[in-house]
Amino acid sequence: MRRRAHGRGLSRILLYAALSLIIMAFGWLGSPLPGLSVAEAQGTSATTWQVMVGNGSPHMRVDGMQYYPGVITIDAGDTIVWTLGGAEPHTVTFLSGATPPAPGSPASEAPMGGSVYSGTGVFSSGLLLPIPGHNQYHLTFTTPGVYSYRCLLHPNQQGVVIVNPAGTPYPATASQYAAEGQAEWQATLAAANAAQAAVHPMVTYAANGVATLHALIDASEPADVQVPLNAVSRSGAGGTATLTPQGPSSIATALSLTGLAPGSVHAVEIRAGSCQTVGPVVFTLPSVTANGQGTARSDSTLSPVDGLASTGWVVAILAQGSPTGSPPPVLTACGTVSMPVYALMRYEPSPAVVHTGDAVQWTQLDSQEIHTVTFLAAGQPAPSFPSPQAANPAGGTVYDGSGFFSSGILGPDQSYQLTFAKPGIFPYLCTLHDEMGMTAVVEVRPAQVPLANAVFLLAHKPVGWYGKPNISLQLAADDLWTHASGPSLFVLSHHPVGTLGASLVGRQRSAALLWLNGIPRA
Ligand SMILES: [Cu+2]
Repeated sequence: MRRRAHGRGLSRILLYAALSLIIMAFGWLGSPLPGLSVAEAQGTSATTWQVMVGNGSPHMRVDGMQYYPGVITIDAGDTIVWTLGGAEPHTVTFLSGATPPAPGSPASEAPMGGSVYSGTGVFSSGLLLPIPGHNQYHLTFTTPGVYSYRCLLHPNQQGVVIVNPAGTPYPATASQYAAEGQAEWQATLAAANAAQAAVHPMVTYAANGVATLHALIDASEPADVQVPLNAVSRSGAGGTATLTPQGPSSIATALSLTGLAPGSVHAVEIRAGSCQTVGPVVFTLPSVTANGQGTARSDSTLSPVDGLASTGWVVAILAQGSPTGSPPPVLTACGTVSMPVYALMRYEPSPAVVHTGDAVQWTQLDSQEIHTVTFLAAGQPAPSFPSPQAANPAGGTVYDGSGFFSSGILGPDQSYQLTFAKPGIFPYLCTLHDEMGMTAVVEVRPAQVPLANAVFLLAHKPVGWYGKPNISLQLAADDLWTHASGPSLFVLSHHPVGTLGASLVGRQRSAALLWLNGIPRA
């Protein structure tokens, strides 16, 4: 699977992570946020709405980095209360078109702007932390409009508040929004589970028989986002927009439309908001011209500062002749962008089973997170981030079961490799997320077993190669991946769950070495 967003804003994420943990370590310095809305102050009726900021699965395995629901429509005078839902810190920040505060600046972490938002200026919750009293943000909206907001820690985490004039009937009730938020969270969770299921740790062998187990940290987001485009006002048009992130600030877009009037020309925009209430233009795409059959295709590349928004964008196909840009457009078709954004706070596989002399190489897959692989010395407490000990590499490349070894901070697609010199069971952890259950184990078994001493199990599903040197064979997930050198001919078989089985197939058994390496199912 192609991976997304290499190296995106790593230093920025690092700084935010560091700052957030400093605050966690030394206590919150801000003052309590006032919760009184304008309407309450004026004694008029107004509604208070709830939005969840992030969410976590049981045992904090998956952290959803979105707002739930991502889009909410309220009336002027209403208040929204955002509440942190998981263990990961986030912010709720309305930039009103301003550049995000400089990474690490006090502005990026402190509350800004007060409690009443009229559509201009920077308003921010500051860091919301999983600590009672510091996990909520209240903001009252006075002015109709479509307002995007985002998290200053996780650039893809975006949401939208649509404010209608006071007295406008609400399109949904509080319980409907709660259900919508739940459904969006379940979709995030399902995507994270699918990403975890798609992780295939493999073992590769050097010519000398030394094995490297390729372990994985966290998971990548889906490679692309499909946006179904639906007809507006019975236009009969429809199609799909595919948005494919290609790096930290590049998105390839592919549009495919049918049902247009032959020869018609349509402007295409990505806007904030919903298909019911489209807001400001985020990007202008090349316009499309329908052919004689009423179909159109178009490819282009966008360069967003903050990557692809998790929610709060729509792909708008404008009617021929519709005003573009600022005025409200007339739409022919429209689709809602929805991208699951998550962190998978786990290592795969655990235990990572290798043999003495073999190596484990971990690769960090998440474009929005940083992690470490850290082995503590006997009796050593886990260093707390962002101390240098928690953040910097330590030890060396060969681990004999003692001493302090750490990868240091691993950003997107960065790797760490350790060779294991002695048998044993060695726990390790992430210095940032160990309290979210981000711990695992390397199990080092005695070295390669010479054939004469090996105990063979009968193959359940023998897969044999005969008489071919230098065989490489890749099996399915949870099977073994082996590379046998030399004239011996064998392949390790599919093994039963939780145990290591092997079978030898061939004619030159006396010349073969059997390497027992396995990836037990979780
Ligand atoms: Cu971590």
